[in-house]
Amino acid sequence: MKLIGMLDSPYVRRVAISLSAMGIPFEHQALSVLSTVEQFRQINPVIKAPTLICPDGTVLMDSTLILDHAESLIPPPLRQMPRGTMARLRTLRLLGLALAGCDKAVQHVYETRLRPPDKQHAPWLERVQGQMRAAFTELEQELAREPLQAGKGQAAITAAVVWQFVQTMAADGLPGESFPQLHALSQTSETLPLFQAFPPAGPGVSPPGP
Ligand SMILES: N[C@@H](CCC(=O)N[C@@H](CS)C(=O)NCC(=O)O)C(=O)O
Repeated sequence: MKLIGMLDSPYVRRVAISLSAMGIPFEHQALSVLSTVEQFRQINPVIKAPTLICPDGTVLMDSTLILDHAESLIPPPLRQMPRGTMARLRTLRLLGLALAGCDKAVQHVYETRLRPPDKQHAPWLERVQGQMRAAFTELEQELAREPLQAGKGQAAITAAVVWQFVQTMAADGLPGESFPQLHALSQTSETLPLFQAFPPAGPGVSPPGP
């Protein structure tokens, strides 16, 4: 199978790290939805990263749907989603918060870096920032109640990937010291070989260079 997208997209990175944690071999093609858009369009006309090309040619998109498919390919001990109902419920809650915060961070990046300043809409930006702050505040509280172990399971992988992205690209109003659980999880995760194999470098969601 082939994973398409830049690793500075948190969605692409969570899929790359998760597939690796699951022991699923894949080829990675670092195409950007912005700077190599035509090449991307030929693979997936919807131009969404991540895109996964399955061995039978099926083209999947959306990180959560890709990972849902991946989980079905491997034996239970390798799966990154918990099996028990309550453990799964908690993971879904944490993923919802992390991914909603991530969606808002990406919207913030697009609004501030892709849209010309005179076309930016301050009330929208404020709303997005407020939603982002709310998602990470709730996530931080969840982790304070019950911390996650770095690199262990889908919630830990995704929360760490997302926090690294947010701190790099849209940290306004989200100082690391106010989110000690997320900060510590991210710091520890980034030292793991699993994370270091997929560094968040590249043009991905950033505007193409000059
Ligand atoms: N919910 C999706 C979000 C994916 C997403 O928005 N990816 C961005 C790159 S970070 C993208 O494809 N942007 C291009 C666009 O939306 O036109 C997922 O989990 O994969």
